[in-house]
Amino acid sequence: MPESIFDAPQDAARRLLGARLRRPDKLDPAQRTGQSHRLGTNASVLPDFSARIGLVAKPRVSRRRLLKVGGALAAMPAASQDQDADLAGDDIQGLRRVRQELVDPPFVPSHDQVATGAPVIVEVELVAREVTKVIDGIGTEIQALTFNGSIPGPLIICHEGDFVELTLKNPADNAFMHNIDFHASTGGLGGGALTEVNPGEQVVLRWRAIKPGTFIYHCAPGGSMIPYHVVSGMNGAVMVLPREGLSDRDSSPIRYDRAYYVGEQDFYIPRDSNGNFRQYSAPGEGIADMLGVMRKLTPSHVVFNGKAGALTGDQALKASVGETVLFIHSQANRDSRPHLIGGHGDYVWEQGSFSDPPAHGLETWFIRGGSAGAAVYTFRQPGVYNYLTHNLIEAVELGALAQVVVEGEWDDSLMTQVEPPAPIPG
Ligand SMILES: [Cu+2]
Repeated sequence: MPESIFDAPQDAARRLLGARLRRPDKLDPAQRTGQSHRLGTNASVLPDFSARIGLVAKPRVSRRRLLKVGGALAAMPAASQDQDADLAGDDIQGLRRVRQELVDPPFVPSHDQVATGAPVIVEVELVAREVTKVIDGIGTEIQALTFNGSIPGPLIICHEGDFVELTLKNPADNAFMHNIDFHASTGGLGGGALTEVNPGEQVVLRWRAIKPGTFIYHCAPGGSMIPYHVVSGMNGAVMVLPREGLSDRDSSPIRYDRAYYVGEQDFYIPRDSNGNFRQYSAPGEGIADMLGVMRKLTPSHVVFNGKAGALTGDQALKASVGETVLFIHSQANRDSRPHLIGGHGDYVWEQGSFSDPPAHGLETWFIRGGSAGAAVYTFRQPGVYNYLTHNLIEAVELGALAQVVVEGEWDDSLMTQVEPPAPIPG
C-alpha cells in the first residue's frame, strides 16, 4: 500500500518510525535503483520502469577507444574538451583525483574558476549529523538533520565533465537512515537509491557532472521522510562551473573576487497550547507534531544559513567597493525572491543553468523551490546592504535576511543627498 498523504500525522509518523527508520535489508534490483515504492508508485504499473531510469546496460567501449579518448582529453585545451567523451572503467580510474575540503556556508571551497587540464575526480565527504540547533534569536531549538552539521550542507564545486565521488557516512549513534539526491547528477533518483545508509554504514557514489549550473542536493529517504529530512535541514548545493568559467550573453568572461553560498531554509516548529515553540530532546521525537505543521504549508521560520541572524551583524558577509561577488542561493523546498537592497543582480542565472546566458541587471530574482540560482554583482558603493527574500514578511518577521558590509569610497555621482531633511518651507 502506498502511504497516503492524507493519513493523520500521528499515524504516518508511527508507521514511518516503525517501518522506515532503517533501510530494508532486502531490496529487489528495481527497488535498489528505482525505489518506486518509496515515492508511492507501484512498480508493477510501470513495466518498463527500469529502462526509463537508465538500467539498460551501456555498451562496453573498446580498450583502444578508451586510450584514444584519454589521450585526446589530455592533449586538448581545457575549453575545447569534448565533455561527452565516453569515459568508462579504467579511464575513469586513471583520472587525477582531487580531494575537496568542504567548508561551512556561507563560505565555499577553494576552487579554480577556469578548469585546467583534463576532467578530474573530485572527492568529497558528507557526514549525516543529527544535532540540536538553535534557529532564531530567542533560543528556539530544532532536532536538526544535517549534512556535515551545517544548514545548509556545504557547497560542492566542480567543473563540467568532472566526476564527483562522494563518501556519505551515517554515524552509528544516529537514529535515521539517510541518503542523497543530487539534482546535478544523472541517474535514478539522483543517486538516492544507491546511497541509502543506515546508522553505522557508509557508501561511495560517483557521478559525472554533465550539466553546468547550480543545483541543490537533499536527503530523500522515502515517503513523508523526504520533506521531513529536507525541512529539518538536510539539503545543500553543488556548483558545476563551465570548464572555461562563467560568461555573459556575449560570451565575455565573468570572473568573481568572492563567492558566498546562501542556503535558505523553511522550518515548521510546532507550538504548545500557549503558543510557544515546542522543544524536543531527541531526533524524531517531534515528527508527528512537525508533520502537522508542515501540512499547513506555513513555516514558523524562513532563514538563511540555518538561523535567523546567521548572516547579519558581526557575521555579515564582507566585500569592498569594486569587488565582484558571486551569490549562490538555494531553496530545496519553497520559492524565494532574492533581492540586494541598494544593488542589483548584474548577471543572474535565475534558474541556475550555466548553459543559458545570464539575465543582466535584475532587481529581484526568483529561486524556485527545489533549485539553486546564482547572481553576480560588482559593488559600487560602500555601506551595509541587506540581502533578503523580497517577501518582506518572510525576511523581516521570519528571518530570511542577510547583510553585506561593503567598505570603500562613496560615489556621489551615483547617489547624493542634495539637501538634508529640513522643515517644509511654508
Ligand atoms: Cu536524511
